[in-house]
Amino acid sequence: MGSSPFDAYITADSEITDLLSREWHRQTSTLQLIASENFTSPAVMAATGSILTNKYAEGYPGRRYYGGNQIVDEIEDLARRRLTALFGADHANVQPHSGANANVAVYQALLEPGDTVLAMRLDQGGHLTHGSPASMTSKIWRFVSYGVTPRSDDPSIIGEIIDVDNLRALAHAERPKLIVAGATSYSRQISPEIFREIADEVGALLMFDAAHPAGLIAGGSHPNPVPYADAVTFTTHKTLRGPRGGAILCREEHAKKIDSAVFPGQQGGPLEHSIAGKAVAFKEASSPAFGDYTDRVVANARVFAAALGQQGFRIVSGGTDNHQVIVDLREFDAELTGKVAQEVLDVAGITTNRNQIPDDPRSPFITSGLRLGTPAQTTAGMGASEFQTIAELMSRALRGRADESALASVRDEVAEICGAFNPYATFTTH
Ligand code: DSN
Repeated sequence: MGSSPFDAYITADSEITDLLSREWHRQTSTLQLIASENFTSPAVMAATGSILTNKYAEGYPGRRYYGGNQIVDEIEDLARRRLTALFGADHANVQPHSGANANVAVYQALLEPGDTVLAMRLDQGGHLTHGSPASMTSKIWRFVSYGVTPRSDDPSIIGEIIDVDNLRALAHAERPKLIVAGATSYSRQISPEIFREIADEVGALLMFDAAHPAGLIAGGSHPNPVPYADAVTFTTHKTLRGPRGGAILCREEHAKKIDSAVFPGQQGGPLEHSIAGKAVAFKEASSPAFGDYTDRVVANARVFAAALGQQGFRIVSGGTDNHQVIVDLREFDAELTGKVAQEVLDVAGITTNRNQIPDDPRSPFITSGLRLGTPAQTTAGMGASEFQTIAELMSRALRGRADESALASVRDEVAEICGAFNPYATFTTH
């Protein structure tokens, strides 16, 4: 088992060193197909693991509640400047610890308790913080949900896409204070323009949750919601390829309220080491090479969806416009659940996550679907021919799931491909 280049710094703790080494091996010898994951650059990791973890900095640059923040102020300012430039926004807040915190901060800033919000239902592709009964958001605000159109078996009609007519009708009937665009399990492009149009028809504010496509937007592969939305929230670790964390962009008129909702509204001391990592990632995402990367992420997802279709998997909405491929397993094998498929693929060295598909008859814990993504393995340099092979390997593993030797043989082939595409061996070249 190879050791990671970062182990040298923590050899004093052999238990953690060993665990990190094993995780390094897992990440680089198996396929990472979770749509919300990526391989960050060593530069992002170095900043995130830096001396800044020592510093308390409650407040914002120029208005801190602790001394010694002159340099930290420069770092956070740099991150904010890079982020506003990357997306062409008026104002950035880089302190949210996660995407969920970012979403709740925007709700807190723009809404009063009990206000109505129109957002996508979790089992249709939305996020927990879009008003799921399991989330505290549904206890504070009144969420009304929209979803996707029915599945279409007519190849000339794309089904399972956001039901814009229903969204518009709900907006007119419910008069929400805020409409939330954005999804967590949805493979089509979301038009910020249509959402703005509907929000304007009913006098609503618009928040665009760009957690998944943030990198695709930064790279120019997807439309930028910033000119249309009052606020745009996202995580920094998915397609954007930064450290784990969240961020908010907003119009100047909302800046003060949103900053106050993040701190002191929700969070205490910001994670300045993560903010430095975010700053590095924002710079990386502004390079032409990043646009080339995000174009390849989308192209690979299209090839992957088509190849999976050829293997007998039904692809939700019939294809993809982004980095995700949502697979309905029922036509491949009516007995196969998302839970079992995820577990079998894990044994075969293929890391995925089970996911409900629209109108899934199975529970969120069992599911009938898998959500796959191309960001991580595209970072590692994989292209069309590798994603075609991965589709074939997935099919072999799932069909041969009762046969240990079949799974072992897939795992060996996976390790061979991964050996040729180690992200940290080649990172600086793409
Ligand atoms: N992190 C999100 C995702 O995997 O898409 C869910 O919260």
